[in-house]
Amino acid sequence: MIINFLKAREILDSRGVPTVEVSLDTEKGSFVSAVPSGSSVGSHEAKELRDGGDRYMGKGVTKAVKNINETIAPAIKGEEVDPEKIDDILLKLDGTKDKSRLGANAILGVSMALFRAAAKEAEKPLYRYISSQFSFKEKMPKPCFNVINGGAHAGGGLDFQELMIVPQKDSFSNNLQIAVESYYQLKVSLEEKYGKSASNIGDEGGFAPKISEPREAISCLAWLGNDLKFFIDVAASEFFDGEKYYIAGRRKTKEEMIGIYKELTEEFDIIGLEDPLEENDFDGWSDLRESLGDTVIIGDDLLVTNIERMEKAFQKKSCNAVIIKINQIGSVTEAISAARKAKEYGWKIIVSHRSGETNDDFIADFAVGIGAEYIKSGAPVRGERIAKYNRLSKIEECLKKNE
Ligand code: 2PG
Ligand code: MG
Repeated sequence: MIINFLKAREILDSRGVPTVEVSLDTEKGSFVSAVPSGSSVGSHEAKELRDGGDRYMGKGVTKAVKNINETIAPAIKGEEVDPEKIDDILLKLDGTKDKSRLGANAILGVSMALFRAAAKEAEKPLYRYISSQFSFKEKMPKPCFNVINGGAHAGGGLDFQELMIVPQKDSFSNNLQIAVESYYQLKVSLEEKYGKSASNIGDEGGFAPKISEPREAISCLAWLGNDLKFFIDVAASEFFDGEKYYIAGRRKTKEEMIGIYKELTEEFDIIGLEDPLEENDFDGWSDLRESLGDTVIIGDDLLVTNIERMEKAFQKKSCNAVIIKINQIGSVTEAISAARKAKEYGWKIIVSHRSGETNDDFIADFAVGIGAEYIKSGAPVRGERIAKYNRLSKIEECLKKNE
C-alpha cells in the first residue's frame, strides 16, 4: 500500500497558537494528525519551525506547512507505507541534528499520520500495531492528572509547574472517576479557603490559585483523601537563573532545593518528582536521586526523549524514569527507540502531552502500545485533555474484551 496524497495545513492549538495538521491518504482512507507544542520547552528539544514576523506574533507555521507540501510530499508520495523507513527518509531529508531545517513540527505530523495509515493497513488499532510491530507488551498506563497549574502554565504565582494526583485503583476507568471527583472537590475547597478566583484554571485545565509556597499548594492536594499519590513536575529550569533557583521570592542553592524535596516527600505522598533540578546538572540529579531513596526521579527537560542524553543520565544515575514526548524528539520511530532504551534501563515511562495541545489522541494509543507505566494529559477537563483520557477508556474496554 502506497502513499497517494499528503497535505498539511495550519490549524490552532488549545492556546490559540498555530500548529500543523497533516492529512495522508492511501487506498485505505485518509489519516489525519495534529502536532502539540510546549511552553516550558527544554533547550535540547528538536526545534519546531515558526514563521517569525508579525502574523500571529511570529508563531505562524506556514513555513513548516510549506515544507510538508513542497519538500516532503514529493519525496514520499508513491512510497510504501512503512513508518520506520519513511521516518528515516524524513530525517535524511532534514539533515540537521535538531530537525531545524524542515521543522520537528513538520516531520512529526507526517510521522504520526503514517503510523495511523500503517495500523489501518495491518487492520489493527493503533496501540496494537505499535505493540506488535515493535515487540512491546501492552499495558494500561496509570493516569496522572495535573490539578494545580503553576510555572509557565498559569499566573497564580506558584513556581512548581504541575501538581498531579495519581489515583491508585487497578482499572483506568476507576482512576479517571476518582480524578474527576477529586477535581470537583478541590474546586469547592479552594474556593472556600481562597475565594472564587482560586478556581481559575491554567493551560492544562488545573486550578491556578494565588499560592506561591510549594508546601501550601501541595497541602491542598492532601485534603482530597481517596488514597491519592502525587507526582510533581517542578520544571526547575524555568526558575533557575544560571546559579540559583528562584522560588517563592527566595534564591536557593541546589543543596537547599534537595533539602526542600526531602522534607516535602517525607510529609506528603509524593511518589514522583519531574525535573527537580535544571536540565544540564546531571551530577546534581544523581546527588538528589541518592538522597531521595524511593521517589521516582523523572527526566523531562533533562532527557528530551533523546537517547544520547538518556545514556548520559543512565551512566551518571541521574534519574530512574523518563518522560516520553513525541514532539520533543520529532518522530514517532525515535520516540519508540527512546521507550525501548528506557525499558532496557529498567526506568519507568511516563508518556506526556504538551501544554499546547489539540484534540488528537495519538498519545493514548502510543502509551498503551509501548506499555508505559504512566500517562499525563493534564486535568480531567477541557477537550484537548480529555480526548486522550476518553480514548484510553475505550482502549481499556477493548483490552477487557481482548480485541
Ligand atoms: C512538561 C510539559 C507538559 P510543556 O513540562 O512536562 O505538561 O509542559 O508542554 O509546556 O513543556
Ligand atoms: Mg515536564
